[in-house]
Amino acid sequence: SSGENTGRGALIVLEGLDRSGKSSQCAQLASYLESQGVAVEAWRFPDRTTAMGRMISSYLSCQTDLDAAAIHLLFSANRWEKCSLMESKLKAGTTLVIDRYSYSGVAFSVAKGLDLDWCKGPEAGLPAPDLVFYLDISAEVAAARGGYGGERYEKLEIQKKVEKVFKSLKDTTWQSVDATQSIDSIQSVLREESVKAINECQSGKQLMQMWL
Ligand code: 2DT
Ligand code: MG
Repeated sequence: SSGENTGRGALIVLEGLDRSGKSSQCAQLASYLESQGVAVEAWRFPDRTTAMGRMISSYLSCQTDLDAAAIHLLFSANRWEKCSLMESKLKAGTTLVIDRYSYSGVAFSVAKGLDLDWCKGPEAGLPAPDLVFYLDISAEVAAARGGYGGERYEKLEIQKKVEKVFKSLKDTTWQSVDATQSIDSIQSVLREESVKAINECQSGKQLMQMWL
């Protein structure tokens, strides 16, 4: 069946501060790709629907407290519990567009004072994204958009620290996108770059492992 799409799907991640526009951009990107005939699913981390996800959600809404190291490992485990499903979806040709991943995992924990290398440890070996969009906006501008809810990290002081760590995590898979542009301008960059990444994966680009 020459000409058939037999390659794998792409792992595309959106990262950024709260109120950077990640969730809307993810949803729009996934529906665009779907309209173009791409097999695609929109995911998000934390996945609050699992047992671990419910513990995380309770922590984020300040209903429970946990040591910084314990919640860090729980966020990581919440990705690991989805690892085999991620791999099988990608292998079967489905592209995953994911709202937050290991970079958020490290950025928020390091912002709280944990060691960078210790934080990266449990992420090592997860499927590595083919493409990471960092929706770049300063913590001040994001906060000025309003709409922080009452969750634990939705505070300017924390977001400022998180912003610094995010910027130290940039690697070759990252594309920074100015998140102060219009929704449509951002979306058109995301569409164009995603299509390229999807084509590369279809043509045999190997799936890598996170931080190994
Ligand atoms: P949402 O607002 O996107 O639901 O995120 N977080 C997220 C971490 O501290 N570690 C992680 O590994 C991930 C994925 C960022 C909920 C909050 O959880 C933080 C914001
Ligand atoms: Mg949030």
